[in-house]
This record gives sequence, structure tokens and C-alpha cells, in this order.
Amino acid sequence: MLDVAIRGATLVTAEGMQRADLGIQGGVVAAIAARLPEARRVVEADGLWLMPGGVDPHCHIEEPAPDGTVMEEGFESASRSALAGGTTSVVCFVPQWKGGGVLERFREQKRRAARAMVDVAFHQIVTDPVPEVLERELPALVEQGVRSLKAFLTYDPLVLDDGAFLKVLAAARRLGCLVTVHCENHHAIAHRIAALKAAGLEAPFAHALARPPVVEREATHRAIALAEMLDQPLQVFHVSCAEAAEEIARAQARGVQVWGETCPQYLVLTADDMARPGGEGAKFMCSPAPRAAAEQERLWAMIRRGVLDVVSSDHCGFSFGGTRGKRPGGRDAPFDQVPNGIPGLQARLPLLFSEGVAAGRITPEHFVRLVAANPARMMGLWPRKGSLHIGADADCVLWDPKAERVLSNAAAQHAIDYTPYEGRAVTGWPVMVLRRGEVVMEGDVVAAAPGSGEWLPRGPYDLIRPRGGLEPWLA
Ligand code: DUC
Ligand code: ZN
Ligand code: ZN
Repeated sequence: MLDVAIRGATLVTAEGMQRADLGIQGGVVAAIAARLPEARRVVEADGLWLMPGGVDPHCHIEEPAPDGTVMEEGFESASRSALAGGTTSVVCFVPQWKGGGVLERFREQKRRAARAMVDVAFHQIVTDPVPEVLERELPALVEQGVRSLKAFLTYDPLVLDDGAFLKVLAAARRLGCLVTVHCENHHAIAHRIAALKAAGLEAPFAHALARPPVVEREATHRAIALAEMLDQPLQVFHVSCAEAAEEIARAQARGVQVWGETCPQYLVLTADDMARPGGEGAKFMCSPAPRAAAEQERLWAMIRRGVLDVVSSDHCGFSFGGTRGKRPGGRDAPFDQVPNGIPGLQARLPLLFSEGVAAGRITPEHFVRLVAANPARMMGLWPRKGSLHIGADADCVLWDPKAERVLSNAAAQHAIDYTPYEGRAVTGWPVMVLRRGEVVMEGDVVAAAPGSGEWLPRGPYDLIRPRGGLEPWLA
């Protein structure tokens, strides 16, 4: 007998929509049929949509800092908010510190992630590509199941110059890893910050002035050109504006293996949010910065064209208050001392569904591709994650496409004291979430045991296999 039968729902996957029952056995999808027989648990789902659980490929959770502190949002609270929002797998980050290695950091982060209630994979942030790390530690890390490296082209102390970035690209190619990249020009930002401060412009709204689209476009162009030169597949993270997306589109048109991700904040927040009074603008500060309202429709067009094919949260929570939050330097600390990042794991699916599907901008299948199937493919987790294929992990979200809700921090399950989406009305809401066949969220109540998430080791995968043709002396 099946463990679970979900009956009467409309299945929505990357491939299409169909009315069917779905059966689960041993934690995996075991049957899809017009009518399934009895099961140990039957979920009647008439009128609801059944989709693969969300895969959030870009989350900052319980990341350590070089001074030994750790982000407020731990794996337990982040998992709770993920499940409450319909996400069942996350890919988060392990930082390397300049002068240090990666293997010990990886082991530490795995111990932290052992509290997770969603399934977890890691990206390795590389900040110091010295021979010991490139030739000994990274190969060992790949053996442990890490298949993506993250490069920052800005942010002290993470930034890589072009020479160091090239070393990361070359190592990734040798190791069969994806390179993901934060594209903003470090020196241009520093130049603008100095000028803004000299002019007395220090409030949060100046954050957008310090990091205009040209800063992102230039770094996006450069990152793609260097990856193209080394025949290394590249994913550009959190694209916030059409001019950066155009760089990706042009490279894709010449056959370069480059992909673009965006995030809900760039589709619903604007630079004006950072001008809210009372220092509240800090609540919306992330990088790249939210843009002018007109940019949003241009980003939607890039999504519809397939240039941007993943929507992640870039969840990175800092409370508005408290010593680890947005303003450790005090209420009036200058904008460049406010940590960048906003929480968004829980709101990702509801915001994208509401603004995308309910607003008529994208189809339901496209929604599933953006939040589940494509992130899983990009990270080498498909079809185990992001699909409802027979044999896939039974990570599913039952979705009410007509439910109307208002987002609020009171209903958020993260450990952060605010949401940037307070008071925003959405259409479409997750009513039940199953993770590997277990009901872990029902009616906004998360019922998963800390530590019930699984580590997702990743092996080699075709999507990121280099095309070949690199000069042999360069490979
Ligand atoms: N920008 C990043 O690059 N990472 C974390 C959060 C942010 O705003
Ligand atoms: Zn980034
Ligand atoms: Zn990020």
C-alpha cells in the first residue's frame, strides 16, 4: 500500500499541468495516475495545485564571520521559514577567509547544517586561491559533494581581483564545478562611497547611488568575458537590472555557458524603499541595490525570454535592531556600515507566484521552472529535486492559487525582527508541504524535527561540462 496518496490536485511541473493523483512510497514519488487506490494517508486536494518543493539555490544561513561571530539566522529558523514558504531544499554558503583554508570551514558548516529541516547543499566561497587550496583542499572538497564555487567581485574581505578570479575559474574547470559570481565593480563602488560621504550623503538611500546599474553591468561583462576565455560555465547571481541581463543575453547568443539568476526583491522593491524615514531604509539594503520601478518590467521581460532562468531569495537576514543586526554602529551609522542583505526565504514563492502567475506575467509551469526545476538543474540536483518524476524525492507543495494573504513579520517564521514585505498583499499560498514524503507543514504550522534535513552531496553533471576547445597549454 502507498504511504501517501494526494488526490484530486492539478499537478504543475516544469513540463506541464495535468489533473492526476500522486502516490508516495518510501519518501519518493511512486505513482501518478488518474485515480489512485487507498493509502495509509490520503490527502484530498480538489482545487489545489501540487508542485515540486521549492529549491532555493542562494541562501546565507548561519554563516560565520572572520571575527568568530555567526549570522543571527540559524539553520533551524531558516528551515522553518523555508518550509512555511514551500521550499524544501536550499544551497547555502561556506566562506573561506583570506589566509585560511576551506576544509575545516566546510566541516564546521556541516555541523551547523546538521540542525536543518530542509535538505542542504553548499557553495564554497573562495577568497584566497592559493596553491594549497586550489591543488589540495578544493579537490578534497569536491569529493565531499561540493560542486559550485562562489566568487565575489566586490566586498571586503571577500573580493577577488581579476587575477584571483581567473585562478578560481581555471580550478573550477579542472574540478568540474560551476562558478557563481557576485558582479559589482569594487573600485567603482569605493570611489562613489567616498564621494557620497564627502558630500554628506550618508543615509540608507545613498546605498543605491553608490551602486548604480553601470557598476553591475561592467562587472557582469568582465566576469562573463573571463569565464568565456577559460571555457568555464558561469552563473551570474542576483541580476538586478536589464543592462546586466543584456550582457548575459549577448553571451548566451554567442553560445557561452552563462546563466542568470534574479530575486524577488528586484521585482518588487525599489530604490525609494531605502529612502523611508527613521533609518527604516536600512531594512531594504541589499546588493545589488533595488532599482527604479521601471526596471522591474524589464527584468520580467528577461525572465520571459529565458535570459534569467532562476529566482532565488538571496536570503541574508539581519534584524533591524540588536547587536548582530542592521545597525551595530548605531541608528545613524553611515550607509556603508549597514550590513547588506534582507530576509526572503519564506516570501520567495508567494511573491513570485503573485507577481508572476496571478498577475499574468508568467505561466504556472514557468513559475515551477524558476523556483524549483531550473535551480535543481543548475545545481546538479535534478531530477531528484525540482521534479515530480517517478523516483524523485517526494518534496511537494500543495498550493492554493486563489488564497489571498498579507505578508507580515508576525506570520514569518525566521529569526529576523522584520520583513521587507510587511503589508504586501499576495495571491497564492502554500497550504501543505511534504519533504521526502513526510508532511512537514500544514496550515502554516511547521512540524519537522530539527536535524531531519539531509545533506545533498553533488556529483558531476552534464549542464556544466565545459564545451571544450580551450588551448591545451591553457587547460
Ligand atoms: N548581497 C550579497 O551579495 N550577499 C548577501 C546579501 C546581499 O545583499
Ligand atoms: Zn552576492
Ligand atoms: Zn548572496
